Amino acid sequence: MQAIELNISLSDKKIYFASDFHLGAPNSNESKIREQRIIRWLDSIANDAAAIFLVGDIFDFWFEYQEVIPKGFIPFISKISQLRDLEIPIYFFTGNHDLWMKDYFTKELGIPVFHEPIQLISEGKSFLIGHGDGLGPGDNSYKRLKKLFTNPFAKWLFRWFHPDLGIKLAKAWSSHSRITNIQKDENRFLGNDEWLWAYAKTIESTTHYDYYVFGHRHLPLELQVGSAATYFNLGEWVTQNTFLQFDGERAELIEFKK
Ligand SMILES: [Mn+2]
Repeated sequence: MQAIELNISLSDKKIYFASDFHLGAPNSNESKIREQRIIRWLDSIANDAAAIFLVGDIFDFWFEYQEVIPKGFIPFISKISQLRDLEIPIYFFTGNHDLWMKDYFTKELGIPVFHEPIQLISEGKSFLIGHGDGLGPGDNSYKRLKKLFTNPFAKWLFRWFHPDLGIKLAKAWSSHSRITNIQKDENRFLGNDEWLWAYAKTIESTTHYDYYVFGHRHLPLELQVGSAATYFNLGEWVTQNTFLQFDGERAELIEFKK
C-alpha cells in the first residue's frame, strides 16, 4: 500500500472530501446538471478550503491517450483550474471508472493523481484515504476485471483503437455499471458484508487511523471501527450529493443542498 504523508495544518480552514461524481453518466444532459451542482459546491467551499480530495470515479470514463483526452467536462475542469489558481491544493484519486488517468491533470494543473490509498495527517489526526475499489473481502468480479484493466498489454491494445471507437466501447461498458441505474436495495446498509468497513477493521487491527475515508460504495456511511476510529463512505453525487468536511477537530458527512 502506497502511504504518502501530507502535512496540512488548518487554522480557520477545512479539508473537503467527495467522490463518485461519475461525470458523463448516464448521458450528457443529466451529467451537465450534476456538473453544475458540483461547481456550485466547489464555489461554496472555495473560501475556506485548505485542501480538496476528490476520491475517485470523478469521471464515469476517462482515458489518457498519448495526445488525446476525452471530450467534455470543460466547466468542471475550468472550476478546478480556478481553485488551483487560488492555490488550493487539490488531490485526485482514480476509481474503477477512471483508473486510466495518468499525469494530464498533474502536468496541466499541479494535481497529484493517486492510484492507491494514501495516508493524510492533519492537526494530529490520521486519515487513510482511497477510492476503495478492490479493497477488503468480496468484490471478486471487479478484482478479476481490474487485472484486465491494469494489464499493460490490454491497455496498449485499447490505446490503439481509434478513440471514437474505444471511448464508445468504454461508455457502453460503463452504462452497465450500477451508478447509472441505482437500485433502492443497493442503498441498504449491508452490516458485516460492508467490505470497506471490514477492510478498515483489518487495517485498524495493526495500524491505527482516526478516519478511514472511501468512496466506491455509493452509500454515505459513518461507522465505528474498533473503539477509536471511524469509517466514512463519501456516497455519490447522482442522487445523494454528500461530502465530508474536517475542521481540525471533527469530521462530518454533509449533504449539499443547493
Ligand atoms: Mn463509483
